[in-house]
Amino acid sequence: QVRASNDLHVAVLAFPFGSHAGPLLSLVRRIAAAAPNVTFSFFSTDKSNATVFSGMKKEDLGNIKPYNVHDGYPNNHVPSGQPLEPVNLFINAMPGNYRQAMEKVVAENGKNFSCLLTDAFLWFGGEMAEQMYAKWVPLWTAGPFSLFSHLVTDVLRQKIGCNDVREDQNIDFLRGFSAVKVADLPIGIVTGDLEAPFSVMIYKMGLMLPRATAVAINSFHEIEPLIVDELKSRFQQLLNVGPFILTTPQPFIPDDYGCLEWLSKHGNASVAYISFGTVITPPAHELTALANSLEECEFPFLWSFRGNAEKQLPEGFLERTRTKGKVVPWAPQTEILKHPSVGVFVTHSGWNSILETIVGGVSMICRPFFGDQKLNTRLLETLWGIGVGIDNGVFTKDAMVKALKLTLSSEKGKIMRQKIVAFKESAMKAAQPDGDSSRNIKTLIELVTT
Ligand code: U2F
Repeated sequence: QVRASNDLHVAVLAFPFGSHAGPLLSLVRRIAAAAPNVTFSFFSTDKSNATVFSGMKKEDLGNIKPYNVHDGYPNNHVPSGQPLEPVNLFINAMPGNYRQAMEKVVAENGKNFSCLLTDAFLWFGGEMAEQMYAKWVPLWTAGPFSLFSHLVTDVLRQKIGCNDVREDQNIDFLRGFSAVKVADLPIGIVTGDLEAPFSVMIYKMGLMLPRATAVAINSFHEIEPLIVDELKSRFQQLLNVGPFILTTPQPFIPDDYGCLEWLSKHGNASVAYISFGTVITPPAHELTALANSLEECEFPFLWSFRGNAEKQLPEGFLERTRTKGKVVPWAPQTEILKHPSVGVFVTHSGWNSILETIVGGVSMICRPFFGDQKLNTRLLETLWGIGVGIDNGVFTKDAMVKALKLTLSSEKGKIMRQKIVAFKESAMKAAQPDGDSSRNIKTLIELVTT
């Protein structure tokens, strides 16, 4: 049945944690701008909506309207303080919480949904869409390797087993994975609690995604053509539509602490920029080791620190490093990574950070924590040669001093920076008007808005 465009109603279902809802909103803003008559209802928790829509005026939103879904907290619930509790409560409440909010919106504006554009985590999107005679278009916010590992979870479980797993073995039975070790796989595939709400959600996602009308991914074809082709063979349609920082409107992050001006006072490729994304703060002993390494080296550093730097960093550190270091609570990361003074990024290997670093042309020192981050580190270090891990995988003063010297003042560091230029060029090419990602965005717009 063909509907008039002002009758079309797209439900956007966000996953309200980490850097999930923000990139989805960026994509939706790009699509919605191209289809001004179509209505976009954006569903996430009140907390997540308050963050991703903050600073946006009504005219910036146009045909996108945010709606809150219940966060899954029972009445009078006393939070336990465990970091995963909000995620588990939310997962246990879905899909009912989304459904309830969606029904209310349809009752209000009288327009049934024509398409469900969801975070890929929301495995139930396919069934929901079928019941509504709508399309299902999920977005995977991370990279192709991790997505592939979730698609082949049953194969991995069968070949590797799930008990007493030998974590140092290479995954040589999967095309494109021979450099990857079992220990690099996201927890919940063969290790960790396979029955945990998060593991079950991602497992179901792997089973359901092949049913989607199309799967969009914040990536570009040239980043890893072999794996991208594997994905293509498993989906009805795979659309590389990234890197989002080149293909979608980005939220404006003010430079409240003068980071860019500070960077301009330093030499070319001399500064270490440090950030661990939106979820992670390294444990206390690692923060101390990292701070001590920065104090020992001569390199200037800029640290976007989540938490209370005064309390969590060694006593007197901020004072003693005042002339060569700057510690801020939040920074305009994408602009920082494009600044010529930045020579290395000390990162947790979150996917958005990686893409932003590629576009900035900066090499990386990686300290991965969870999810796709170990797999990403393996790619950066072993396959692509544009990043290094840290000896034994955790921050110690000596290991970090070694990594800083290697990336900032050795010949190998220079070669890494040269290698990243090739990645940067293919990312820029993909995002040009006739590039692969731009063409895929057009296809996606067509799919979602007709
Ligand atoms: C989860 O990732 P995170 O949110 O922890 O990390 P990133 O994917 O690297 O995204 C962090 C974003 O926050 C921005 C930065 C990135 O866009 O530019 N930012 C900033 O603007 N200013 C700052 O001071 C610090 C950060 C998850 F943990 C990862 O494993 C996944 O790969 C990722 C994508 O699914 O989501």
